Amino acid sequence: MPVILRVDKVPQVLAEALAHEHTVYEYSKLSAKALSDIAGEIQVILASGESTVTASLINQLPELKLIAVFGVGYDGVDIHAAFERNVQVTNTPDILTDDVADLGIALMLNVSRKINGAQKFIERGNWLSGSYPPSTKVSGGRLGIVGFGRIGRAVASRAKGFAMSIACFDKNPVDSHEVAYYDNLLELAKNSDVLMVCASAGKESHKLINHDVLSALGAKGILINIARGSVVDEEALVEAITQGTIGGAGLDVFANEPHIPQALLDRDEVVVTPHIGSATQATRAAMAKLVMDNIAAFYASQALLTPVTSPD
Ligand code: 8YV
Repeated sequence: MPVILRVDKVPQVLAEALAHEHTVYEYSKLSAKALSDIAGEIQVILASGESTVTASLINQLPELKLIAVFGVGYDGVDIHAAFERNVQVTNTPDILTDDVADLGIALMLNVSRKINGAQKFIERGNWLSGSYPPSTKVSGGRLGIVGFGRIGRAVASRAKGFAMSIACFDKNPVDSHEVAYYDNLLELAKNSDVLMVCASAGKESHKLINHDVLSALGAKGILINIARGSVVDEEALVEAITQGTIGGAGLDVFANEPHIPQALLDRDEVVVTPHIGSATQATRAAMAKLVMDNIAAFYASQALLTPVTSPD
């Protein structure tokens, strides 16, 4: 049976389906000796969007031909090392775009309208003795989108429904009569009520949202991150939240998942979710199917369905 090395958690259905026709080894359960014993049999690595696949692991597997990522982001995969070895990489783009954008909007509404805080207000019995303080209006506000790829665009199309004025920052100029393009992130932050991070992770975007960007966003500004924790300087974010130099944050991703700075918890102005952007049943099933189809295409020597074609 073909041998797959699974380097991370994937949904049970995917793990079980693959196990029918393949021998699947779990990387975390293998000793160095056990890995080196089977290294020559492994043609496929199965990873998730959060996985790290280092050059050292890639180069330890002489027969490796495919890294199949269950997720759109493959920033944890050393793509240069893979491409140098002619190892193909696949991901799961498009099918999760709607869900991630939906969550971005949900976080924006939740933080602005302080829905979690309002719920806790009721649960603590505080409604019996007063009303919850007014929150921040979303409709008609200014939304700045950082990274105008598939997910950024899907966020923009949803935000139109809230009559927001929409602007974006991207490494490539965006030519649109509906979305204003900024080539300067600080200027975008200064001119946004909500700054939503949708950029893919990588060297260029590492800690892109830093102290200066957060200061430019200002004391009423709200930061939403549905991209990757690495795109935000988390220490600067904690400082901005605790000192009140930004108004609030909605965060689905963190620098060191599953660990979250304590200072971000238990605050009405911060809403956190555990990296659930693509985690609806329908989308996770579609992602699992796409991963299986890519692996099947590889073993059948057919064209891969969703190959990653360039390192960016
Ligand atoms: C998933 C993701 O959480 O697509 C991505 O890049 O981060 C998410 O969809 C992840 O891949 C599942 O572990």
